Amino acid sequence: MRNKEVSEKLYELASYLEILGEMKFKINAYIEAARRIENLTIPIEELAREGKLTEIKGIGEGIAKKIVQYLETGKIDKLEEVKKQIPETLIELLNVPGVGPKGAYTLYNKLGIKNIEDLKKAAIEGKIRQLDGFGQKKEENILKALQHPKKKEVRRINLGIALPIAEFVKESLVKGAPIDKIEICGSIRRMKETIGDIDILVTSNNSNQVMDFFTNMGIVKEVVNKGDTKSTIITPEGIQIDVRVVEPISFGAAVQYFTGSKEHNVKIRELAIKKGLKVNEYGVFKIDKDERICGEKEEEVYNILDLPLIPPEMREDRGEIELALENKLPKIIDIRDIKGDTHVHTKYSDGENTIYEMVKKSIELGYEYLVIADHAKALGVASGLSIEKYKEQKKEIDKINEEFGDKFRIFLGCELNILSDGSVDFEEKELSIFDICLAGIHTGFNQDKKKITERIKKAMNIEKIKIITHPTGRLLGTRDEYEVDLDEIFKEAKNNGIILEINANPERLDLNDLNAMHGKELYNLKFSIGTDAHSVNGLSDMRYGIGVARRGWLNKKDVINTLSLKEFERFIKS
Ligand code: DGT
Ligand code: CA
Ligand code: CA
Repeated sequence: MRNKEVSEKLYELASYLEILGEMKFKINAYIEAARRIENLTIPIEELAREGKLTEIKGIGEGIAKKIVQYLETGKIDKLEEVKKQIPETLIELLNVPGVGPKGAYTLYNKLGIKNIEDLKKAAIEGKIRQLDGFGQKKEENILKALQHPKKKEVRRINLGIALPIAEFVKESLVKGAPIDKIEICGSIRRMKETIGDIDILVTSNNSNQVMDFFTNMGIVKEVVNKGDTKSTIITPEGIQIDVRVVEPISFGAAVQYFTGSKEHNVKIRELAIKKGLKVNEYGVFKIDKDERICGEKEEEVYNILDLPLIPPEMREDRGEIELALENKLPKIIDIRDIKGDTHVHTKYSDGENTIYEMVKKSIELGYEYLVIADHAKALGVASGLSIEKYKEQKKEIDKINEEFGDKFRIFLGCELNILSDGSVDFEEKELSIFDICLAGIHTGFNQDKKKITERIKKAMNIEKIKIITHPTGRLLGTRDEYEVDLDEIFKEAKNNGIILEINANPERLDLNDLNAMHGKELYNLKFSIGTDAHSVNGLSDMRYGIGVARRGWLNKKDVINTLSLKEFERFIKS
């Protein structure tokens, strides 16, 4: 897969153009394209071969041509041309805070500075302060940045750990402090799979009391900072939580600002400027008179820019603002659309609860059906079932189904193991007792890409298998995905009418948001969102799967377990 290579070339081109003072929108187009390719799960060379490059959002004819040229010749004419105009090392300077593209060009032109070393030397010698657009303060900052490079990569925390903690803090604040409005913002609100820190905004008529309460909560291991309107604490798990008190008239604007993403907000502000408006965390203002227009409610910030409120999960600058401007924002799936869970385990294999308990909880969640998919026999560690055991399970299921009548239906499923040769636990004819078969890889993660891909494809050709569970096998933060050619899997799924799972377990979230987006965009695939619950509590993980689906812009129609019981039954039989 040459995606990374191609995206780096485009970033490089953008950087050169930036230094040379090219028009902003042109540079942004390259950056946008680079970002999309970087996030693409499908090999770019394949899309190029099929002439499908322009189907990727953000890639127009011009950029597509350059990509093809690069893939074929290893060079891009345009890049070669700009490279002749400035030294390559100048790009290093763009990463120095306070320099920027214009600055880099000035430094090169006026002082002959070509790289970081030259820059440091010039700063120490006090030459930079004399340049137009620099000055003493800037020179000091540059030197400081060069002497104390920022630490890279902080540890990120799984959403599944951070969200419950954020909700606990929210509930505690509401109960224990004089809170009026409160919202969890940042990457948690966008349901990003991992988060850096927790951002909570509140309004209150007694800010000091809120700060006192927050910094004295039981979960506080360390108070990093306590102020009048903002405090930061660290929990025993090492998670940082910021609570900010803002003015009620600014609450909506602050929520918009602190929800992010940063990239989304940058675009929003650019759009505002075009309309003569300034958007910041305090509100929306007229640029010329500094007159406040709105900001109390979040949706006002969008509406004033002629946009509908964009769901937080979409705010990643993946084209959502452009679509919203055309009033073409998709109506993304909602957790209330879910009519049943497609993947749960019970005591029969390695689950903690009985079928009956899982059903009771499902009904509480408002579901109409449930697919019980206990592990099959090859998975010894999870007490996988023999066909005889499944037959026993079927008897119990039939009995419970009778009890509930039309109100609720349990389907007898199973989670088969895709073995190292692509076969599964049972012979094809033995699978006839099941209403639906799921299959996934649970062993042999280390095979090469071709083998694993072929293995899954083979399983997809077994008549009764309808769903491939956790298709990439990753465990967030602990195990990388196995090597698999997802594009091949997508194609095979398309050809065989196979459903790919979005595993909602927050340690998996597999497929992820971008996988889902591409599967839909390029192959119009359908997905199931299954919790893989091993207990009644696990059933509540559905919201994480919904988060992935919403971040992948899926509609209700793209997800099979939004079907009503009747429709789902028809689908299973098809
Ligand atoms: P995280 O915590 O790394 O998972 O990601 P976020 O998105 O929660 O980022 P965080 O906590 O640094 O900041 C929260 C939001 O505040 C962020 O999504 C957008 C906004 N924000 C923070 N810093 C900046 C900034 O320098 N510029 C802009 N435009 N927005 C910012
Ligand atoms: Ca954050
Ligand atoms: Ca933060």
